[in-house]
Amino acid sequence: MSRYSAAHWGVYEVEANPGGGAPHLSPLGMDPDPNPIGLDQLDDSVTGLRVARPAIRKGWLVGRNREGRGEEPFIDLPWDEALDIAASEIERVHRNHGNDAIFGGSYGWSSAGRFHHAQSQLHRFYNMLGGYVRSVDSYSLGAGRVLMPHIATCMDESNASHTSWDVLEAHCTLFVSFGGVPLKNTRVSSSGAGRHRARSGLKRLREAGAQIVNIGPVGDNLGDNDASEWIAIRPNTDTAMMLALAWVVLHDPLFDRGFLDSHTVGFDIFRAYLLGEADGAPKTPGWAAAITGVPAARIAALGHDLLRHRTMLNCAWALQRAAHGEQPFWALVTLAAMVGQIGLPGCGYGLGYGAMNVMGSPHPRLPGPFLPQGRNGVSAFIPCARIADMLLRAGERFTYNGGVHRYPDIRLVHWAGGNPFHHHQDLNRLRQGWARPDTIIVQEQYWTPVARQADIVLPATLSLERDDIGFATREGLFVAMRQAVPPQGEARDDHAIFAALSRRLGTEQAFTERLDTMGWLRRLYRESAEKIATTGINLPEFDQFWENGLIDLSAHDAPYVMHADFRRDLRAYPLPTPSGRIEIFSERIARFDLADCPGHPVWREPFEWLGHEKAKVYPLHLLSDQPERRLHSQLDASPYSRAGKVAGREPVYLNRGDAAARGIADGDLVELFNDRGRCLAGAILSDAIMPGVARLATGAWFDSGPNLERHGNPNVLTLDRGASGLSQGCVAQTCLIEARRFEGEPPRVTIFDPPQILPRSVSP
Ligand SMILES: Nc1nc2c(c(=O)[nH]1)N[C@H]1C(S)=C(S)[C@@H](COP(=O)(O)OP(=O)(O)OC[C@H]3O[C@@H](n4cnc5c(=O)[nH]c(N)nc54)[C@H](O)[C@@H]3O)O[C@H]1N2
Ligand SMILES: Nc1nc2c(c(=O)[nH]1)N[C@H]1C(S)=C(S)[C@@H](COP(=O)(O)OP(=O)(O)OC[C@H]3O[C@@H](n4cnc5c(=O)[nH]c(N)nc54)[C@H](O)[C@@H]3O)O[C@H]1N2
Ligand SMILES: [Mo]
Repeated sequence: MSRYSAAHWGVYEVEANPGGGAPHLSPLGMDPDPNPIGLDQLDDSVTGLRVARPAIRKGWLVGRNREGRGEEPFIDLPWDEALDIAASEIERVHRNHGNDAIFGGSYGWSSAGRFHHAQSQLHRFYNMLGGYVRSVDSYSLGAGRVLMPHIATCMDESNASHTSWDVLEAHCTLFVSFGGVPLKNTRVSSSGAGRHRARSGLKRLREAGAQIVNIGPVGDNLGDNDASEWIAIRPNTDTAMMLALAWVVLHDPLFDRGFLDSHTVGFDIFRAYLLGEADGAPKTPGWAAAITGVPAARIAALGHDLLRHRTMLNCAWALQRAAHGEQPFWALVTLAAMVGQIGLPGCGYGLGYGAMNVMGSPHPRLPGPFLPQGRNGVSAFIPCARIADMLLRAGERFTYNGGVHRYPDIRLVHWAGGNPFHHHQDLNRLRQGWARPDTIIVQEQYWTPVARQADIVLPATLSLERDDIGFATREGLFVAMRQAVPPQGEARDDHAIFAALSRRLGTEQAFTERLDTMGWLRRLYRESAEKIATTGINLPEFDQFWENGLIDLSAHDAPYVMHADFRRDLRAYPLPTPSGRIEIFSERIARFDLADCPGHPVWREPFEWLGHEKAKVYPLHLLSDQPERRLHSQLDASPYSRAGKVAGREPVYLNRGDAAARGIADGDLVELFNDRGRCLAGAILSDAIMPGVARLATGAWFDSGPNLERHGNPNVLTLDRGASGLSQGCVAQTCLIEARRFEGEPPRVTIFDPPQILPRSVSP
């Protein structure tokens, strides 16, 4: 009997170790391009960092102080005592301050298993208690999620309906991608990648003769696709290039308004802007060249080509993780609408072919199992990347998607399955906010930076230590994730932790519905199978699925063309926008009356960029992209992740010329800095990164010393500001820095040393 485990990184086969000891993990046999990230899940390097027992920070335990957060040692406690303390603290805040003083956003990429999904468990737990302050949208798609429903279709729909790679191979002759299709990113999918398909998708596209163009600051962004052309562009200026391409299309004799007239609204208002009637600046290739650094002639030639091919225009999500991040998505959709091929096979637009494995999937789209979360009685919320603002500015106003809201006053933060000291920008600022609440509870598997910044730490199991069901939209698999190893130390399932807390708070029956884990798995599976049966696909009985380990849905694969129905029959398949069409001008957004996000796509200068005054002091634009050898900060201590480090730190890619000008050699320890912070990194010199740009992936565990982060975490440098008054999305990619060689004795990275834990006996 085979056993399987699904993770966001991929699905793995689990073989028991006949000699005892940890089982062996290997990639799923049917995966053509397996992802090595997950193979080290049981390696000593990571298991050595597990949280073994519940722990409470000394000063909080002794005197409920807030001051020593992140600095004081922890004290070991037995489960019952830790749960009593946590429950009475939740009860105190609930009673004295109300549930809108409890922040349960708990953003993050926890388990791929659908039942033990930590956020879902946490949200359900607090809903049974009256609710919690939630967070909306994502760090991934802050601007995109808010914008897209106004102008075309929501992001969940878009992600699940990209034109499949087989159709691209058969029809597309020109694939233009802003931000490339970085294969490293396509190795994951939320809730579990199955068969990794982007590498072969790109390869087949190239072999079929398509011309592939990568527009971005980074040149090696198309995997092994060496035949592709690289157009280097200054970071955060893509909208200007898209506008100029639109200007060229508008003036091309082949330009045809047919699709614009039938399937879009507001083109003429945008046209006036393109022509400069509104602001005196026609958006010509010459205009864009001055902003983007891309030669005007290349923009003009590419613009004409768009109409002479079957063209797919794609954009990486990174482009919207920036100041005015709505604009590149809106401009791209507008440009594709002007080219007129949206809804035709292999043509139109894509938002994130390089962001995750799911994009371009041929597998059927089915409703998977999910844990019902109940109703949240608290209306207060934040856009997820406004967490530091919330903690620092209780009671102040913010705008979001046309409304005006206030930041709640938070007394208790409870996090399960996420790492804000990974994901948030300007971590030095987050720390100031993090010092404010009375109490911070974290459920974690490892002594991560966020666990170390908590007051109460409750140890959670790994997926491999519990029973669960793996399922991800359009990944073509149901995975029976049967427990492979016993829990390490005293770790408990997040569900069991919340069940124990709810027992103490009088909500146990509502929370558990008297089901144990297997009872829940059977129920969630059955509910999903019933919905799936309405599509004509019949799943086996639960016991058979559990025994077999895997359900492969690939027999139901079919080619997919995004927006094909909409193109064919607008009346029967309108888009969910106010007009039912693509909105090049959105009256609704215009009515929000936001200077930083008006009613149609526009070029607005980023808060900081290479064309900014500030570039005289900080002349490098820092890109902090997704790490090749990890998912975010997960498994950073593993051999696979550590093998990618340089001088023991996260590598920073620098252009050779920039490095030479600063006396930096390959392998040197460098210091990256700006007004917000300072970190160390190991230099890799490269020709695949344009001058003036530095690239430091996210995810090195935050290792903060006095005024210096020692490990290469870019989020001590990044800017913590909303993308616009519309979305308030994360702007991680809008960041200027300077770099210099680090002189002197390099400080040791200490974050992989287990934290100091005192026995119970030392505290009163
Ligand atoms: N500078 C910069 N910053 C960025 C980005 C960027 O591009 N640049 N990208 C952003 C993006 S797109 C994202 S999605 C975020 C990601 O941010 P996060 O999702 O917060 O990052 P992860 O490291 O995946 O954190 C997940 C945590 O959950 C824990 N965990 C996993 N499974 C379980 C479980 O079953 N139970 C419990 N209790 N814990 C569990 C893991 O140990 C880990 O610490 O980062 C954002 N931050
Ligand atoms: N291995 C691995 N894969 C992952 C993740 C991970 O942590 N590890 N995280 C996953 C998650 S949660 C998400 S949201 C997705 C994110 O997917 P993306 O946001 O698309 O990923 P990034 O790596 O941040 O950026 C993609 C590329 O965009 C380019 N880029 C950045 N800024 C600009 C710009 O201004 N202009 C242009 N033209 N290009 C630019 C960079 O060169 C970068 O290589 O990735 C997912 N995939
Ligand atoms: Mo993300």
